[in-house]
Amino acid sequence: MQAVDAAERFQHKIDTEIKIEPKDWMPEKYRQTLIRQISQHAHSEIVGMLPEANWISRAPTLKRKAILMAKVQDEAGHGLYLYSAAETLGISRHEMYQQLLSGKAKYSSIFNYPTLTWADMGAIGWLVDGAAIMNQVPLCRTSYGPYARAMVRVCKEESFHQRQGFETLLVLSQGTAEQRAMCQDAINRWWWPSVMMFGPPDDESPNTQQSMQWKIKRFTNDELRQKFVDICAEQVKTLGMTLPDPDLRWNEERNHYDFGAINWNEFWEVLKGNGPCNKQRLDARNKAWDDGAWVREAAAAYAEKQRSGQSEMGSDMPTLNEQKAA
Ligand code: FAQ
Repeated sequence: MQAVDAAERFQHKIDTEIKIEPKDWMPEKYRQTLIRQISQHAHSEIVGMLPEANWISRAPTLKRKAILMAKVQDEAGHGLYLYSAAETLGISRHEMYQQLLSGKAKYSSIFNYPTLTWADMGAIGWLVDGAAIMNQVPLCRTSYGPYARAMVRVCKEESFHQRQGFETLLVLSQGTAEQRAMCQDAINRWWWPSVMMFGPPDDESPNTQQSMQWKIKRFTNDELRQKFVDICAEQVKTLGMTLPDPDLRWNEERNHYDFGAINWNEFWEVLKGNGPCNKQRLDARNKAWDDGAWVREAAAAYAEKQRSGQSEMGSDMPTLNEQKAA
């Protein structure tokens, strides 16, 4: 009887737009769904640093380098807020991270594609961050309080990222024939993987229906994908470039752009670990974890020293406890 009351109260809060907070009662499946989504989101931010980090040392100017470094650092920050939000649901950061490193946890399919030219930095900002914002602005209103609040700042930063990406492409699109070709080539390669980022079509999305009922998701995968296509189909005109889709055309009746068939086989293969860079990405994260072992050991040793009251200033110095007692 009590569980029924709790479940009703929970759904009533959701229905009346009251945020669910960490200490509130929640169905176990709600908690698990959030841990899955938030941790995958955090992993995406952390793995997502790699394709762009690849170009920091080769950015064409000091200004571009500074912007790119700041963007990559922002993504690290997003990962950290998101791991913190997930920790409020009772899972440790260590456990989540081990799930990433072992290949058990998913992260966004998009980060398994290579960054071949400088124009890819523009295409990632415009299309990948653009798709990320389309999906994440509604997450600022997601039903779980810590996730919703984390997303507010993330979205402000993503919005800057999107604009800097578009501006990078705009400069290339006004450059030499070679630069224009590089710009078009990057758009061609990043377009379809960006369209896939929104997840499987609604009729093949096992989680959407329940997540909509719990207001974790506010829009379905296909709804967000359509909004994204509609916006990009207009923006690409400003660049004087095209999207690589011969079936893209405005549909008066639907008041939306129609677009061509998505290669879902490619999407599921990338999720299975068979994308062009899956192995490279996980190897890089595992190497960073192994290389960072000494930092974790030093931090743990320092914390232990503090806990046991030993001074770090040398054995002839009074310990903290001795200082306190004096
Ligand atoms: N990649 O039933 P659904 C960024 C999985 S952040 C890999 O529809 P759901 C910032 C899904 O997890 C980008 N896996 O699932 C940045 C599920 O697997 P599971 C990340 C995918 O959760 C920019 C299965 O397929 N953003 O880009 C993908 O209801 C530039 C069935 O799917 C977020 O994570 C995919 N694309 O909807 C950083 C946003 N799509 O666990 C650096 C938060 C689906 O059941 C540089 N997440 N799957 O086995 C969400 O909004 C949702 O989780 C969706 C998927 C919409 C991604």
